[in-house]
Amino acid sequence: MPEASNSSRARFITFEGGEGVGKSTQIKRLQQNLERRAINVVRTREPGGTPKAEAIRSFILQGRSESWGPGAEAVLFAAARLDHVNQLIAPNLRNGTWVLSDRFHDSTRAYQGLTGGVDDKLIAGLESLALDGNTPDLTIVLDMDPDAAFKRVADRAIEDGLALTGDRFEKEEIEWHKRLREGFLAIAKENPDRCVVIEAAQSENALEAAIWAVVSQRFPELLEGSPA
Ligand code: Z5A
Repeated sequence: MPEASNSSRARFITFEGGEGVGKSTQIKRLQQNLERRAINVVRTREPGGTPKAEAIRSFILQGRSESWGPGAEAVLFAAARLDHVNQLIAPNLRNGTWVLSDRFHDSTRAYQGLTGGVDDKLIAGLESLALDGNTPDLTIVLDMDPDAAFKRVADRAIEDGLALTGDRFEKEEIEWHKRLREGFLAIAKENPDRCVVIEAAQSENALEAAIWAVVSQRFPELLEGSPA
């Protein structure tokens, strides 16, 4: 079968950043914007996205692997990713469906590597094993001050009538979250062809427009046939 031309092939876009920066909100809006243009899209998340990866997600986020240390957790995230890539991401891309993932390999680099102190070589080895060439075409890094992002998460808990108990990572100290933010910015700087940093401390509508501007500029085929 002939390969899809570059402009018509399905794209893989990931969203990254700290907690509460608006990844889940914006990935849904991007999905809607793409579907309005008749693009087939699957939205997924990490850790998770397949039944086996979701089982690993529950295990980690309940804190059951915390005492094993960041190296072992990096291996667990990679095991979840391997299944996610093999069962969901790669098959969809092959079938012409765009894939949007709420977090992907940069989260392992930032959380377990740059913030958790896991050796670069281990992170790189796990990455090459789990991705098997399925590197994102575009990574949107939503960036904002962790104090402000935490306020959003706290407000969400109040709105939902929940106590702000937090999962395993949300319980870390604010200084840790500041290092995490620097980690994501460093990853973006090292990968300028793939990553775009967007200021996340703006309204949901303004952020949606900023993300669409980046996506449509990166993939101009999306605007083909659109009214001027
Ligand atoms: N992790 C890891 O360590 N290593 C890895 O390899 C991977 C993950 C893949 C998964 O958590 C955890 O796993 C994560 C990293 C670690 N650490 N934590 N925690 P998760 O998936 O449960 O959580 P998250 O990814 O951090 O998502 P989140 O906390 O839900 O945040 P978000 O998706 O970025 O934000 P949101 O849900 O869209 O918005 C948060 C609230 O703000 C909500 O009430 C919104 O209505 C509100 N919001 C959103 N946008 C705005 C704007 N623009 N203005 C005002 N308010 C807004």
